[in-house]
Amino acid sequence: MGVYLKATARAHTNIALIKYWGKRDESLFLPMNNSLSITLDKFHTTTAVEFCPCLPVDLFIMNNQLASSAEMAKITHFLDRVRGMSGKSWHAVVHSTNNFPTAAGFASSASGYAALAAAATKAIGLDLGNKALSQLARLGSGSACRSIYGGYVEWQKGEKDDGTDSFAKPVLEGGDWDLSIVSVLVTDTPKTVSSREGMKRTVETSPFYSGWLDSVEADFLHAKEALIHHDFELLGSIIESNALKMHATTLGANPPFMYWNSATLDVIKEVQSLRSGGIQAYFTIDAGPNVKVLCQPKDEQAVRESLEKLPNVQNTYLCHPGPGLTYL
Ligand code: 2P0
Repeated sequence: MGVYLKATARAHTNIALIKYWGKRDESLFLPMNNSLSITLDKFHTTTAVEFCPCLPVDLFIMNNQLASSAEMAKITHFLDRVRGMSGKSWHAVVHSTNNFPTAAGFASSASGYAALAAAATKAIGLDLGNKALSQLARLGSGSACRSIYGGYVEWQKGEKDDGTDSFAKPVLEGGDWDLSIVSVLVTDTPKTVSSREGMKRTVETSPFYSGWLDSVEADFLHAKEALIHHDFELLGSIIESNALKMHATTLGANPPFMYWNSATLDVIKEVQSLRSGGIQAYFTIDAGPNVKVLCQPKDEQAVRESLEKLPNVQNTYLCHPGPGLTYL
């Protein structure tokens, strides 16, 4: 029997309530601002990592297909950190599967790097706690640091240059406050400006970025208060305005860009009209045209039905707060 070191982990995607938008250090993935998220129950990445002295290079298989050389290079870069921490130099084969279509408008880098951090460190024999796993996942993709935990999660930006105080921690368990998140798919066309490029361009060129920085900490603190006090109306109004502010910064960038399409606006209008009709629903939008609508479980069917009636909505997915890392 060959020598091998293997582990499998699962992590769920998260949506930002208060957005991570801008880095103060590109290579260490250190954010300009604190952020807040909900880990979702419905969408997850399962990753198996097997280190073996028999492998001359790392191999990355994504949804049963060999990944591109660019993707492979990112995984090797990440595994180099894990190898550096462990003192072992073996290469690995990484098998990763999303239970949702990669092109369906859901960010897979958050669940992907959280699952990879957990599976790779466990396979190689490191016993990291959640804080260290959150820091490690951050070095693959910033938002991945939040997918270590379930429920409602904050990412404290930290102050130090080395990033040792920049990691996520839980704010509230999902079971403490059940909310509904209707994920609205308006297009599965890949975006032309990645979130990584988008935030960089905005920090460097948008005159509106200083307005973002001036107001995001107050949004973060108020949203956290609203979460702790289960104040849905307050939470909804803050997350909606925080999302609008993030997207406003992109319009001031040089060259300018916009993540929305006309269907995005149709969904926004529908959410506003639901509210006029007495149903509390609030939207948020990440770096793409698809919209996530937050509501209370008693209203989830009504919200979903009204959104599905819009001609440019392709699909809706009903989510609730989900779990943190699990090992399989
Ligand atoms: C967020 N986004 O808080 C924000 C809101 C998009 C808009 O985190 O460069 O894939 O890998 O750290 O984490 C998407 O950016 O970027 C993101 P990198 P990431 O969820």
